[in-house]
Order: sequence, then structure tokens, then C-alpha cells
Amino acid sequence: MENTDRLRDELLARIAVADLGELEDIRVRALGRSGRITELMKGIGALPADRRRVAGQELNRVKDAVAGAIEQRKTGLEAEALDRRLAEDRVDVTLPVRPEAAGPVHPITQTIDEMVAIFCEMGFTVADGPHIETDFNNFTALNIPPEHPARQDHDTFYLAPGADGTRRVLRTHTSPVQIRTMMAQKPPIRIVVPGRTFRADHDATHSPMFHQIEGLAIGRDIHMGHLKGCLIEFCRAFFAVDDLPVRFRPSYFPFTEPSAEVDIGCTREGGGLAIGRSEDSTAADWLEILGCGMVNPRVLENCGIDPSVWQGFAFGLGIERAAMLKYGIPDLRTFYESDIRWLRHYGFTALESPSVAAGFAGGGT
Ligand code: 2U9
Repeated sequence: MENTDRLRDELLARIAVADLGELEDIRVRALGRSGRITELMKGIGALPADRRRVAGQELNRVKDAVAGAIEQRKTGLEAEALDRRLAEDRVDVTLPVRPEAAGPVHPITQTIDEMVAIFCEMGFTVADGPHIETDFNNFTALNIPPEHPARQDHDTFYLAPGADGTRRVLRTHTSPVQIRTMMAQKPPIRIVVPGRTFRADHDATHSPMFHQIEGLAIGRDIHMGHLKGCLIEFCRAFFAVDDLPVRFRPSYFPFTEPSAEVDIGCTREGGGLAIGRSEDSTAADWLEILGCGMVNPRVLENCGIDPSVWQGFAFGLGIERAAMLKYGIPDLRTFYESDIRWLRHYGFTALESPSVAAGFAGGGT
């Protein structure tokens, strides 16, 4: 009895100051297969019958006390270790971001963010949709029926026909998102749709994947005046030129009627090009930037909207082209080369999101 008490006290004293490694060592040496307590328990069988029961109970108590103390110490040490790690790893979220730790923003992203900021201030929201589209959403609903010449113009990527025999396409413009929105929502509608588009066209000025932003405003009394005001304001805000000349030239698109192309005033001097007009009127020229028009009543009908009640305007422009003009990027192909030196040169700081109030006249970082 005295022996077991001494053994227990000795072990509990060691356990009280052990670290996690020592604790395991103590456990193996006391309670393991050849541990001291285990060995004593094995010896019980050799005791006289009248002492076996008491000795067994006594040893079990010591065993439970030691195992319990090991477990308790282990839990305490683990909790202390966790507390220490949490204290060491604590992140001060109030610290300013280190500029070198924030990668540059790609000019495509920056340009989309700038355009979205302008249209959001005018009450538009952003809509999104899939890259793989039905033939109906990409063409038919937009008044581009099968055999319409515009289908050839679009250089469409077709996917293999599905089980139902219908062929899907990689969207050739973001317009199917407006179709989806009109089918799902009741007017009034005011959305812009930035995103990727795909056409089987690849040369110095065309990429098989490029970006567009399109807009759609549907209301009871929307007219050409709203279209002109919205797009003149957009061009002036985007290029940060307050008196930027903007002209609307009649054009044709199957999905709008009437349709127009929008040119902005520019100055061509000494082989260079500047957005806006200088004093020298001989250098004045126009640059096409947008397509637009009043939504064709047939398109509204195709989406279940009554054109005798609702009218709307729509527009579309290419993001890459706008970014090249605004930021002086000369070659379209460089947008997709993933060259970090190019991105450091033409990219933008990730720490400032574009806003109309801040103005976006500045160039890359
Ligand atoms: C719906 C109704 C009308 C979108 C429009 C244009 C004119 C246009 C081009 C500009 C350069 C595409 O990137 S680009 O090649 N787009 O000229 N897009 S009107 O009209 C719509 C869209 C959806 C339901």
C-alpha cells in the first residue's frame, strides 16, 4: 500500500511539471505494456488470495489517478499552446496594405470597373450570364433569324449538338444576358452587362475572346433623347474630357431600330492620336466608339414585353478598344500574354476602386 502511494505521488509530481513530450514518456513508462503500474498489476495474481482484491482495487485507483492527471495536464498544455499560437498569429486588420503585396489590376478589369461605376451612378445595375448560350438567346430572340447574314458576320463558335439536337454557341455578344433578363423580369429594367464574348476571328486587331459591355434601359416613355443623354455623359465621364464632342451617325443593327454608331472627337497630330479637340481644327477627326439604338419592338415581343407599352434603348462597346484608346495600349494581343512586366507597366493599383467622384483621368500605376 505504501509503495503504491509513493509511486502515485511520485508520478503525479512529475506529471504536474511535464511538457507534452515528457508526458507521453511518463505514460508509456507507467501505463504502457511494460510500464510500472502494468507490471504491478500483472503481479497481483501471485499474491495470497486474501490480499488480491484490496491490492487490485488499490492499483486501479492509482492507475486511474495517473491516467486522469496525464489527460488533464495534456489538455491544459494543448490549450496553452493554442493560445500562444493565436496570440502570435493575430492579424491586425487595421494595418494599411503593403502596396508591394497587392498585385496590379489588369487594364480590362480596371476599364470594366470604371464603366460600371459611371453607369451605376446613372441607376444601372450589373447583370451576368453564361458564356455558353442557346441559338435562340444569342440570335433568334435578337431578331437575327436562321440564314440572316448577321449570323455569318458573327464568326460563331458552335458546340456539338446536344441530345435534343439543338446546337449551343459560345455567345458572340453579351446581348443574350439582356434577353434572359427581359424574360425573367418585368420592366422597368436598367442593366449593364460586362463580360467575355467569343468569335472565330484571330489577327492583329481581333482576338477569339474579347470583352464587351452592353446596356439596356426599358421604361414606359424611354426615347432617343434618353439614349443620347446617357451615352454623351458616359463618353465624357469615361474619357474625362468635359467638352468631348460626341456625334450619332445612323447605322443598322437587327436588334435596334433606329440604330446609330457613336463617334467621339479626337485630334490626330504628328501620327499621334488624342481624345478630345485641340485648338487646331485641321487636326480634328472622329473616332467610332459605340453602337446603340432603340430596342427593336420585335425583340421586346420575343421576350414577352408589350412594345405598345414599353420602349427602351440599348448600346454596346468593346472593352479592349476603349482601354487601348484611353490608356495608350498599342497592341491588342498583349492583353492576353500574361506578361508581368506588361501588367506592371499598364496595370492599376488594387487599393483604389474606380469611382466617378475620384475621376479616372490618371494613367496606369
Ligand atoms: C437587346 C437589345 C439590343 C446592343 C447593341 C450594339 C448596338 C453594338 C458592338 C459595339 C462594338 C459590339 O463590341 S462590339 O463589336 N455593339 O454596336 N450593341 S446596340 O443591343 C441590344 C442588346 C440586347 C435585348
